[in-house]
Amino acid sequence: AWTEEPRAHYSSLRMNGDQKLDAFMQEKQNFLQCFPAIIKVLTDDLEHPEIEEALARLKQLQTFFLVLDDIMDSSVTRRGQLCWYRKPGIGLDAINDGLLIEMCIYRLLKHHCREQPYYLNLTELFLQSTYVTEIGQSLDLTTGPHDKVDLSGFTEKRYKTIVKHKTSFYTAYLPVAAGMYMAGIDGEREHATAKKILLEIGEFFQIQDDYLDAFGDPSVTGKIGTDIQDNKCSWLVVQCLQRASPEQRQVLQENYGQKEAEKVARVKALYEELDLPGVFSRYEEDSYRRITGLIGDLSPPLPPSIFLELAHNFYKRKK
Ligand code: DMA
Ligand code: MG
Ligand code: MG
Ligand code: MG
Repeated sequence: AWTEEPRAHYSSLRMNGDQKLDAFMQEKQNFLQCFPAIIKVLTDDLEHPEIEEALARLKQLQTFFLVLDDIMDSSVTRRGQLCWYRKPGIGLDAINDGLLIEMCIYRLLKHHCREQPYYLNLTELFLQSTYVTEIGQSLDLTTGPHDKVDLSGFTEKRYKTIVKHKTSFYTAYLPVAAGMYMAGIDGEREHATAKKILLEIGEFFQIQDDYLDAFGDPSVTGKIGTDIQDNKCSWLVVQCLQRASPEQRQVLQENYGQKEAEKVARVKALYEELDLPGVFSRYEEDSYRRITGLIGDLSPPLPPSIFLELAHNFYKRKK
């Protein structure tokens, strides 16, 4: 939405918390207003009335990576509702729904942008983002297999590789790069500069996501954490291993990657013992300072406000 209304974003840096919330609510409202039109473009296939049933299902549209991610992560809730695959009568049919939502990206791009000079760049950007994310999801899954807990695999280096691919690219680089292409900024140098900052912002975002998985309030985040049960290479487990005594490492070995509630609670207690919430808030401050420093070095035509805005939105988020 910000590509349509850049002014709202430029001015928001001068807003206080309440005003920012209002602006966010306004954007959400704008999106909800456009949503029926988006659905109409995707489901008004008058030439093929025989597929009406499938199109009707599409009207319950959700983002495709998350529909599929929730199946792979055996998650329970998303955005305050049951995950799509957990809804009665859906189950693994959600895989096809996820793929169908993915194709909607390209149908929308074609519908709205086919005549534009940036059409090819946008299409390739979405294709590349999907590839990079899927590579990241693959590493995320294989680093934390279902059948064995190998703590030695949970390194900082591996963590960064997973996150760069599975999250940063599509969460932070993709939306800004899309706006850049639409604004006619297609130079390799500008994109490389933007990418450098955005991948940092994206890493910051996923570290928060991992922190909130264990320490967030599900009634605020809208999702119940599963990283401990799922044997994930989470930021928390990486930090825990860097600080654990041999005895504490043994506790982790015995309790990580299993679904029993007592074991999950034991891991969280260990995280508290090692003051990982404190480690996280120090990391949050440092990272924010580093990111604003990088943004300060930007040169035209890239407006620092776009990047600052993103960083502001993520910093200290609770969901
Ligand atoms: C996020 O990983 C990455 C993608 C591609 C959805 P995650 O499983 O930690 O996300 P969430 O916590 O939202 O399930
Ligand atoms: Mg998940
Ligand atoms: Mg996942
Ligand atoms: Mg998560």
